[in-house]
Amino acid sequence: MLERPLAATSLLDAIKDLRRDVDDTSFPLELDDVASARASRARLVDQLTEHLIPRLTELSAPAVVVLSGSTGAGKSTLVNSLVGAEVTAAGVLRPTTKRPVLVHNPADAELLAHHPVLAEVTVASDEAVPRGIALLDAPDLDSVLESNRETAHRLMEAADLWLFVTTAARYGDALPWRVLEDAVERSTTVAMVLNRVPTESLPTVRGDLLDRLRTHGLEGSPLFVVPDLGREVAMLPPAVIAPIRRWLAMLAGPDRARTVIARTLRGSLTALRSWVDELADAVQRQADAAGAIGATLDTAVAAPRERSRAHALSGVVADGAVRARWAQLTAVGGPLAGLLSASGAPRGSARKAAGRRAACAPLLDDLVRSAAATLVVAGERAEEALRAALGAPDAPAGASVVLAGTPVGSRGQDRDSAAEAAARAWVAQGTRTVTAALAAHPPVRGRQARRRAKALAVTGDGVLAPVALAAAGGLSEAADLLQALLGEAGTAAVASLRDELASLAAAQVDLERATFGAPLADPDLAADASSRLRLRLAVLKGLT
Ligand SMILES: Nc1nc2c(ncn2[C@@H]2O[C@H](COP(=O)(O)OP(=O)(O)OP(=O)(O)O)[C@@H](O)[C@H]2O)c(=O)[nH]1
Ligand SMILES: [Mg+2]
Repeated sequence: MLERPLAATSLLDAIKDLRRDVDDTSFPLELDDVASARASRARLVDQLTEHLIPRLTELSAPAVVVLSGSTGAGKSTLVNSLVGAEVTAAGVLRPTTKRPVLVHNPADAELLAHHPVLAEVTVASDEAVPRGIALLDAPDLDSVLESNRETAHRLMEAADLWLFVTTAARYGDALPWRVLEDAVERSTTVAMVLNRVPTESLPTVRGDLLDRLRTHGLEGSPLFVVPDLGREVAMLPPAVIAPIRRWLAMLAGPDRARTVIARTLRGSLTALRSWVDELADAVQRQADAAGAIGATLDTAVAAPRERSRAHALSGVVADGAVRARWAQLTAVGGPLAGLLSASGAPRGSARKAAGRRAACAPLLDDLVRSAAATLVVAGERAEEALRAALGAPDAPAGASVVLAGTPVGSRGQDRDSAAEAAARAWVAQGTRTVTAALAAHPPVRGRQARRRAKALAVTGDGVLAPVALAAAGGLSEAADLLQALLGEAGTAAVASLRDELASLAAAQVDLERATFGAPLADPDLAADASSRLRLRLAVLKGLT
C-alpha cells in the first residue's frame, strides 16, 4: 500500500506556525510553575522540530513513481508523453537512459529538496505533473551496463511506487518477475504498462499477463495496455495514456493525503494538543499574575496621588525662596511696592511697567525651582509606596520581577528632569491663564472697568503672571494683590493655576506607576496572550 500521503502542506504550515509561536512564547514572571512551563515549551519545540516537522515534511513530499523495466520498453517515451514535453531522452540506441531523470510539479520543489533520491538524478519540473507525485525515469533494469542495473535497483528501492513498463515481446523475461516478487514482499505498490502490443495479439497477451500477475501475487495491480503504433514515435497519443494519467492523478489526491497523515500522526497530533493547551494555560497564568500586579500598582499609588495633590496646594511651593523674593519685591521702594493705594485701588505709573516686569524674572525662576522640588517629592513618595507594595509579603506572585525592573536609585535623574519640565510648563502657563481669566470675567460696571484698565496699565504684561503663580504656589499676599488688581478674574486665574499644579503632582505619581509597570507591557503578559496559541490549536483541529 501507498503509505505516503500527498500535498499536505497546509498541515505542515500550521505546525510550522505553531512552532514559531511556541518558540516565541516567554514567561517573564517568576511564578511557581514557571520552570516547568519553560521546560514544557522547550520540550514542545523539540518535539515539533525533531519529530513532527521532519515527519510531516517527509509525508508531504510527493510520491516518487519510478518507471522501470527493460531497455527499449518505452519508459522514457512514456514519461515524455505523460508530461507532454521532452524531459528525458528517448531513442533507438540501446540502452538510452543512463542518467535518471526526475520530473515534478514546480510547487513541490521545496518538499522534494531533501529527498535522498535527488542525489543521483537530473531534476526537471513541469506544470503537467500533478502536485503530489514525481515521475522518475530509470535506466534499464536488466542492462548490459552494470552501472545501469545498479542505479535502476537503487532507484526502485527509494521510490514509493513502481510503474513497471514491459512490451509484448519481453514480458516473459525472468528478471523482471524476480524483481516484481521483491515488490510484493515489501508490499510496494506496483502498476504495470504493457507496451507495444500488436492489436491482433492483444487479448492473448493481456490474458497471459494477468495470469502471470496472479501467480506472482500481483492480482489487483493496475494493468495498462498500450497498443503498438507500428512505428517509432516521440510521444504516445494522449488517448492511449489517459488511463495512466488518471491513475497518477488519483494517487496525488489531497483527501487521501489527509487521511494517511491523520492515520500516521494521529497519536502525535493528539498529544500535541494537550501540550499546547497546557502551555496556553501557563501563559494565561502569567497574564493573570500580570493583571494582579497591575492592580497592586494602581492601589499603591492611589493615596500618594491624593497626598501629592494636597501637598502641592499646601503652600509648600511658596515657602522659602519664593516668599523671600516676594518680600524683597514688595518691600518699601521695591518694584512691586505701592501698586495699591491705601484704599486698595490700583496706583502707580504705566511708565515703570517694563522695569517691574524685569524685576519679576527672578521670581519666575524661584517658582520653577520650587515647583520642581515639590513634584520630585511627589515622585519619591510614589516610588516608596510602589516599592513597599511590590515587596510586601502579600504582594502578588511575580511582583519581584517587576520590582527588579526598577532598581533602587535608578529613578533620580529621569524624575528630576520630568519634574523640571513639568514645573517650567506650569510657569509658562501663567500669562495664558491670566489672559483667559480676564476674558472669562469681563468687568460689569463702568467703575470696575476703569479700575481694571488702570490695573493693567500699571502692571503691564509681565507682572500679573508671576503674581498669579506666586499666589497659586500659596502666597496669600500675592493672591490678595491679584484680587485687588483684577477682581474675580484674579481669583479665577489663581484657582486655575492651583488646579494645574495639583494635576502635575498627580501626573508625577502616575509617571512612577508607569515606570514600575513597564515590564508588564510585554505582549506575553497581555490579557489575551494565550489566545495566540489557542488559535493555532483551533487551526490544527480543523486540519486533522
Ligand atoms: N515500433 C514502435 N516503436 C515504438 C512504439 N512505442 C514506442 N516506440 C519506440 O520505442 C522506443 C522506446 O525507447 P525509450 O522510450 O527510450 O525506451 P526506454 O525504456 O526508455 O529505454 P532505455 O532508456 O534504454 O531503458 C522509442 O524509439 C520509441 O519511438 C510503438 O508502439 N511501436
Ligand atoms: Mg529510457
